[in-house]
Amino acid sequence: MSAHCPASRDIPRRTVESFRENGFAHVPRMLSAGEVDSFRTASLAALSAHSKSDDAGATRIISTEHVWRADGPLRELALHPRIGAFAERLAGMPLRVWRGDVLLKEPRRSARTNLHDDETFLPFEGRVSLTAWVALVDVTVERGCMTFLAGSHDRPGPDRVGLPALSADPDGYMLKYWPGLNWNTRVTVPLRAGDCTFHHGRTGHMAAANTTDEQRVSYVVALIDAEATYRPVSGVDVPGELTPGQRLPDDLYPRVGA
Ligand SMILES: O=C(O)CCC(=O)C(=O)O
Repeated sequence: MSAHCPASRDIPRRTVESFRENGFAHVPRMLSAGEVDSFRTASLAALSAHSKSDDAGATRIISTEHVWRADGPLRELALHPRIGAFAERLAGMPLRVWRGDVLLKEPRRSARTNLHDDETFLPFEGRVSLTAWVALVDVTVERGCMTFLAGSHDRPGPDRVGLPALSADPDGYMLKYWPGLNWNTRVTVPLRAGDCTFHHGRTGHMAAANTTDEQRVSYVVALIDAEATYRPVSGVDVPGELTPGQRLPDDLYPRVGA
């Protein structure tokens, strides 16, 4: 699988501006058709080998758990040079990869993904965190594409409200703690297979249920400021024996492009 790595100047300025202003950006054709086929095959194989259900948010998403840590195509996808180059350009700083997983919404058996931000779950402290969400099939509105609250990454404090606040009100906690977000524009982004969105860790987002007859197959790559430190979040496991405040070790949290 060849991966063309774009120079910074090849990343459209409007993509960078969209990310900085809106807290998300859509990148068409992040992967070639050949890459989509082989990464989808690897994703489905990984799901049947080690799937885990996530009923916590009642999303009924079936996901792998840190599948990228094993060698193979799904590690290649997490460390894909094109994804890394875009992510660093959008973030404007060096990053590390800390997660790569397959997400599956089964046809007609899924639920919507509640409105949330990823920093609530984030076991690190850093200047920026972001996620690349890569479509491995066409993901229309009916198949459960994502909707973003434009500009919600750039909201007044508190920075985080913690998992208990989310658990108490999984769908409403963002609007409760940051009521101004009720008025942010919501942008729904259907993706063709091979397209990708990037969203900031503080950007509110949600997704529809998959009401089609085909599986929704996607892959998420989570990235964090290269200088981030460990900040435990109760109930969120991280690889490695980290102590609070510790910088993330290169072997377990590889630098983009390393
Ligand atoms: O795939 C979904 O429905 C939600 C994914 C998500 O919340 C994320 O990637 O941060």
